[in-house]
Formats: sequence, C-alpha cells, structure tokens
Amino acid sequence: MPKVLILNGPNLNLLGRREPDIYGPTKLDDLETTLGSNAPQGMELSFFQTNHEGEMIERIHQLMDTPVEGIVINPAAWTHTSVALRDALIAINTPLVEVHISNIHARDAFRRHSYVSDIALAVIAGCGIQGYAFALETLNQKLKG
Ligand code: CA2
Repeated sequence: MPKVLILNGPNLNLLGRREPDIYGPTKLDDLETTLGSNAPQGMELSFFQTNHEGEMIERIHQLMDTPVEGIVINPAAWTHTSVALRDALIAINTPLVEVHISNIHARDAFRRHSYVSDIALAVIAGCGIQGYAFALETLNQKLKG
C-alpha cells in the first residue's frame, strides 16, 4: 500500500476563497476530500498545509522516521525563494512531483524559477487543481516500476 503525502505551502489555505480567476473555485478541504476518494487504487494519501516555512521543513524531516513512498508538493511562493525547503526535500530522498495550479511560466518573471523542479520527478503547472490528480497518477506509474 504505497503512502503518498500531499504538501501545500503558504496561502493555499485560501483556495476557493480568493482569486478564483487564477486558482479556481474549489476549497482546499474539498480538493483533499476529492483526491482521497479518487486516489489510484491502493494508494494511501495524507495531507499537510502550512503558512510557516519551519513547520513545512519539520513535517518533511518527520519522513525520515515515518517514510512515505512519494510526495506531491505545491510549494507555492517558497518554490521561488526557499533553499531551505529544497535542502529538506533533498535530505529525505523521496520521489516527488511538483504541482502548480497556475502556469508559473505565463505570470511574473520571478515565478519562472523554481528551487524544486530539478529535484522533482515531474513538474505540472497550469492544469488547475487537476494537476494534483495528474501528479498522483505519475507517482503511481513510477512506484509500480
Ligand atoms: O500556481 C500555483 O499553484 C502557485 O504555486 C501558487 C502560489 C504562487 O506563489 C506560485 O507562484 C504558483 C500562490 C499560492 C496562493 O494561493 C492562493 C489561493 C487562493 C487565493 C489566494 C492565494
């Protein structure tokens, strides 16, 4: 039973409450419920969202004692800023897929650089919240070998 952890970074708790033109109308807890009900067969999901960088890094460190087989992460603004997040993800050495709801390449120039993309198995951007489901499929294929 592969375990996959879905991580969401800062401000993604506002999904469905602000900026629906960019991020869509779905709330984060509804997204998590839908993903949980439609996960690839046999995959066990868990979820974590925080607005605090240190908390995110601590959650990733916990995976050293309680590992998962895969990670889906939308690092939100930390994508573009956080060497600390990158280092934590490298340290736990778990296959990860980076997701962005919006197309980060079609927005502000500073969003075009990611500290995560080159350590990710795959990067999904601009597919809306469906990107999370695509990420789970991608991990499922990879974990099946
Ligand atoms: O497109 C994405 O998923 C992003 O990771 C979202 C981040 C942004 O900084 C990245 O460049 C791209 C922002 C998350 C903010 O989430 C909100 C959701 C709803 C309303 C307001 C903010």
